[in-house]
Amino acid sequence: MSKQSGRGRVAGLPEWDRCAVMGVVNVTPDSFSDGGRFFDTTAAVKHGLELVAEGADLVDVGGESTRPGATRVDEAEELRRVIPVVRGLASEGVTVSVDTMRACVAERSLAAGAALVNDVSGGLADPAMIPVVAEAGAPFVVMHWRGFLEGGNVRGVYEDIVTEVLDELHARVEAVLAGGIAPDRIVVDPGLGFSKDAEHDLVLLAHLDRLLGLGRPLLVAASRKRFLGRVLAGPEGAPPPARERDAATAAVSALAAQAGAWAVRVHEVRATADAVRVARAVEGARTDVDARPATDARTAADAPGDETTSGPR
Ligand code: PMM
Repeated sequence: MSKQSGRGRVAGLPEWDRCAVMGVVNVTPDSFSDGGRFFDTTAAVKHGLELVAEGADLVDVGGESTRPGATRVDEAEELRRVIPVVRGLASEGVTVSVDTMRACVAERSLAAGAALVNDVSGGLADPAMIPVVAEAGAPFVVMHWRGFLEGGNVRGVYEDIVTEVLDELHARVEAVLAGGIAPDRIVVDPGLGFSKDAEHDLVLLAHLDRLLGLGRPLLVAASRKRFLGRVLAGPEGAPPPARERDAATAAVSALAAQAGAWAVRVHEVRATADAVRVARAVEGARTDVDARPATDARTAADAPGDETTSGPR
């Protein structure tokens, strides 16, 4: 599958000619990486608009922390947090995604202007989720999920992480299709950090081509996650705090974009917006050269570069 077709288009959403940038607004007091900062509606809407100004193509609004060990918020509280922010951003013309495992929150968010439902449980946490999304005709993110993480990073045992994630995601996609969500409205996501340790996450990132083989647009959400802390810490060191992992996040964004991901989900947008544009430019340059007849390509490679540049080219 070509990168372009792997990236795909999601019906019901705008089309981008590169990997899209999904900015995150967590309206929570306790999210893993930005908890408490945008808990109030006005601050959350303002932050979402800032993310768009920095280059976010869509904004993912969540009212419940999914970090390992988090206790669930009740439905009324999740609605209270999420709906005004979804409405506020949608009324400003922002393409809004709602990050929720609850059908009721998804339904009310769609009514308030959300364009996409992002369910980290892939429809498993709430049996009403798939019917609600199908009925609304909304696009749906199916993340790989092995259950709630109340006991920490539970059920993270795999013999072959890539094959198992692929098989389990495939099964969820089949369930979502059987539930009536249209094939061109399904996005898949490997669920980095969810019942996975740093090594699992890295192996999944090393095999994005196989995930793209599912034939669905792929969302990669690595932003500030623990595995980046582990990579940056090295074998002996202490991981840097979440907010010092943004450069590493942008590096993953470039890799994911180059691999053909449909979108990356990030807390800090600016660097990732640059990364996906650079990846697009490189992809365009490759396509241009590959499309030329062989003699032309050789001529292009032999042509002098910028004459003002000295030294080796
Ligand atoms: N991770 C988090 C929240 N929502 N949604 C998708 N589709 N994929 C993810 O990996 C994902 C998500 C947890 O991250 P945060 O609490 O730091 O935002």
